[in-house]
Amino acid sequence: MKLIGRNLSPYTRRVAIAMNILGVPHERVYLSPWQEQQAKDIGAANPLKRVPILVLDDGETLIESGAMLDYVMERVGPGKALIPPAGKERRDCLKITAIGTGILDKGVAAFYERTKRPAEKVHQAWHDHLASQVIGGLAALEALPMTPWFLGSTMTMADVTAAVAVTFLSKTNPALIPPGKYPKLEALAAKCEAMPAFQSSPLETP
Ligand SMILES: N[C@@H](CCC(=O)N[C@@H](CS)C(=O)NCC(=O)O)C(=O)O
Repeated sequence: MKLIGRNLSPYTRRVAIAMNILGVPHERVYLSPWQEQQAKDIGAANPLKRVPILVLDDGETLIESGAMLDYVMERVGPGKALIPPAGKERRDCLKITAIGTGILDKGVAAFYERTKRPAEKVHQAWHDHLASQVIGGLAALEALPMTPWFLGSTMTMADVTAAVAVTFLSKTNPALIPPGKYPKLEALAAKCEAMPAFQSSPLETP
């Protein structure tokens, strides 16, 4: 399998880390939607011209990080999957993960607002709206019990996604995540980032 996308893409990174945790073999192809030729290659595999893209061994391509994780979890089976198979635990995991991906959606949009527009065209009110959504999501995650993970004794995609979001925001919009404001999330991210599965897909490279 080939996972297309850079680790600066938090959606790509959460898929890479999940596959690292589960020991699912894959190659990485570090393409950026912001480089002209690479964007063409991305567009050939995903009509939406974005990453991540997961190319399966038979050539089938998956888009949407959630769909990739669904495939990976099915492949490893319910005993190993990072999403509980059914019931309240599954719903809780999906809901907390949705807050994490929602933080990413808004955090990425805020990042684009600041970096993809000429400075005089940045719409501050829109950026602030996005920022308020990020802050709402962070506060909601921070308020949840972590014992030591969101769902208790087992690490799930809820933890992976939240940790990836914290690291992404710390790098791209540190004003939204001041040190000390979200101590539980900070501790979660620090614990996760120290794990080999995270360290082998660091945000910075490539
Ligand atoms: N919901 C999608 C989001 C994918 C996404 O927005 N990827 C960004 C990179 S982080 C991208 O490719 N952006 C380029 C663009 O939208 O033009 C997923 O979970 O895979």
